[in-house]
Amino acid sequence: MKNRRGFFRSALGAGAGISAAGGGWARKPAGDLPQGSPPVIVQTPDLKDSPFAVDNGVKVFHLIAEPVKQQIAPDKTIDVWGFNGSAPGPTIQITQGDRVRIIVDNHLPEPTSMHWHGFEIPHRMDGGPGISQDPIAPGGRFVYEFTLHQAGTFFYHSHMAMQEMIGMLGAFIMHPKASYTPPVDKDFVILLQEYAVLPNNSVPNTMNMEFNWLVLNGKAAPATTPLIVRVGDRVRIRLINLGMDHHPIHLHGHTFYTTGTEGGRIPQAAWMPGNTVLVGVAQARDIEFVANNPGDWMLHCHLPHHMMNQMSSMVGPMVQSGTGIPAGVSMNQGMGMLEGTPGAPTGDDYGPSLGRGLGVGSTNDQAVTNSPLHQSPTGSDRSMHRGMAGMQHEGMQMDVNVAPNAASVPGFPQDAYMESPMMAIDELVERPQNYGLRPGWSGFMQGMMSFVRVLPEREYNEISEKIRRAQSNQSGESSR
Ligand SMILES: [Cu+2]
Repeated sequence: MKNRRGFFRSALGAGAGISAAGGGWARKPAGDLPQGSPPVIVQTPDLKDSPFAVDNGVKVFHLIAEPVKQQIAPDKTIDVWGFNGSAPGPTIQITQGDRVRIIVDNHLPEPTSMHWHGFEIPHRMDGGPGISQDPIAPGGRFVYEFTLHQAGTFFYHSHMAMQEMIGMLGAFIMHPKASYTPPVDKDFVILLQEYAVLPNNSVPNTMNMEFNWLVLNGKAAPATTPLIVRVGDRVRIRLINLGMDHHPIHLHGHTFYTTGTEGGRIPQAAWMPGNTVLVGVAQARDIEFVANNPGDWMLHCHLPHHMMNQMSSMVGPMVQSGTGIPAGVSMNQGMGMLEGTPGAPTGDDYGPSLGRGLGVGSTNDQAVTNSPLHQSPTGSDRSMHRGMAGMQHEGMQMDVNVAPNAASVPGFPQDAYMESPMMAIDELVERPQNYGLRPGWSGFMQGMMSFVRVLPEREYNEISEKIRRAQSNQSGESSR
């Protein structure tokens, strides 16, 4: 267990969580920004920016469509398709009026085509496979080149539907020539995706209509990297959705205005106040607010099932017998792909199994339950506590606070055993941006959740310094 924890820390905490996090506002994209560029660079937490070269005044980007391993949670790495090593791919940032060339190489085992979503560009550059161009063959290349007169939050994606669902998208930010007013101090982009990853699989089932992993910039909470802002900052968050569901994104503690869509800037007279913005499929929404309320404010999709990880839980009256009913089918059986009994979760033989939690220690084949049931098929002498994922995890707190008569209350359990300090994995997702969060916080953060941490000057500077140090350690390591 120690080894594993050490591994995760280095793999997620010191590795992807920071380097890919790009949480540092000091960071600039590789390549030189031309004069006249807006001073505020869009940050994409947990993802990288695309570098570019300049060739005769043309900004040249290079995207490689390829299979990637994306670590979406400490104990979960999935096989998806993306660009340049991640899914979503790197964020492209240009300035209105730029001429850009994007070289797309196809390292996938099948044809692909790149669509520039909402771009007003010549038809032959639109990336519609079979409509505006031949699909790019495996091993092939297509060079897109166009001049961009628009400004706003855009994105790119494969125009093959299933390829979209296995990760092939990325943000494309077009900065306005003259900064929007009022200017912002911090500017973030978050891409919303969903995956259906069946037990014992690493490849998402793209045909599925239901999803058990809901991710922001390729990470499920608590592995998402918080947005760090200073009290008084004006903040923009650009939300981009490409999946099967619409996501109502809610921010705690602040009222924001929706200032942009996938079509660009909304005139100020039409800005809408709110604290929840619905980001429909294939849409972008920019929200802006003044971060005038200090605190660690949750930012999350408000669809209840999108605030969970690998949910497959069944809760409620099945546990009311008081004596308990058999649970403890393995992950292999418990998500209900198998028909009949034993093995079907709705069958007569088994109670509910498999928590909605991150499932550290249970993601593969351990028999778990999220309710106070006994483990019948897998070991008669195991206590009910040992059946719970969280409680099998070293260092977990053991106090699950439920009433003595809990099992006789209709509806119990709902969130007991699913959200609690018991599920916390603070250490496994440790990174500078999480510094100072309330201990046990990670037990309550799942799925499409992150934070906007509105920090007073001192805390802000402290965390900024930690981020800078982590980044220079990182670059030191990689240059060795
Ligand atoms: Cu959602």
